[in-house]
Amino acid sequence: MAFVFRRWRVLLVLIVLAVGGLMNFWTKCSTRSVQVAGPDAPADVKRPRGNVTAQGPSVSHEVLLKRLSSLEDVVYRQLNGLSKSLGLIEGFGGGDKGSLPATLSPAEESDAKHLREKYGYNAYLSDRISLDRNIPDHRPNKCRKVSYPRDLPQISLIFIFVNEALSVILRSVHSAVNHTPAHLLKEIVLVDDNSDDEQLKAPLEEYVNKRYPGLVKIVRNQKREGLIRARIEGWKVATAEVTGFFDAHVEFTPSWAEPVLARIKEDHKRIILPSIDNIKHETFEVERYENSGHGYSWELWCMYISPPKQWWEEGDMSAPIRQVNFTYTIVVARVRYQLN
Ligand SMILES: [Mn+2]
Repeated sequence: MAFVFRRWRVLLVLIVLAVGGLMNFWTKCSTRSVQVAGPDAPADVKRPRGNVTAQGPSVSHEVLLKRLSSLEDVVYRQLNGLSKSLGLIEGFGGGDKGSLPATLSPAEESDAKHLREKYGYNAYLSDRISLDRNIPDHRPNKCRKVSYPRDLPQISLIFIFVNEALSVILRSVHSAVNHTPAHLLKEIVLVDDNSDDEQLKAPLEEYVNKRYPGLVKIVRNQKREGLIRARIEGWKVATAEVTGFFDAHVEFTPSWAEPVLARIKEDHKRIILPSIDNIKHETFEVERYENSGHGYSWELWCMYISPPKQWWEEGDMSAPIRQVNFTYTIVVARVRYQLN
């Protein structure tokens, strides 16, 4: 009985100490936020940038806040200044409703028409959609529950483009960085197969070098080589164990890389084609495509084909579909092993 009473007493003392500590912490925090924001700005309103005064008992705390504030400044300039100078949007915001903006002025309509004819998709709308937009995750439910080892081979992502809209290329790059685990993404290689568009020269180069220092390599073909030779040029500068080839008008979903790299780690002779949805060229809405095999019609048009009977019978929508060819322009292969 005495033992139980002693335990209760200890528990009570601990609770009093915890509540006291919490009160103390809360008081300090609320004092600090008033000091930082100043008398005219409530704590939840955006703080003035780079203008924090060091006062109060804890100097290291103030120094830390000051450093955070200047870091915030750098990040702010880096993130928004860079894209704004190109007329593009990063982070949240932008017309990402999966459809055209509600109303366009006649001048905007004519710009939209002009860009649509130039690029074959609604590049005017693309410029108004955030480079970091979130797209729906259409994976089968089971895919979300699978966990993968951290120790997977690294990948180099190679994007080929010719006169692609800058915002579309940059959204491919942003999306790749946002949705590929940093420790698995060795580099991004952009292969320009001899574009004429001036925006794809210095502006593209400056942007990626400042935005993703050391991550992006740009290869410029001196004459138009065509898709396959352009891919080989990109492969020559890629240094990761695994290489992925993509068009430069793609977006990635979370956890796209882990299953691909895990399958290649199991067997380095595998070539993987991830499941692909459709980005509609007029609205940029993402349309779900069913899992399917790929093949050719007798006229050699690429087409989706139903997975083999055995795949259906196993009833696992997350299982890979074995196929002998790739009609799409997206493959991931452990090329170095195959050639060495
Ligand atoms: Mn394509």
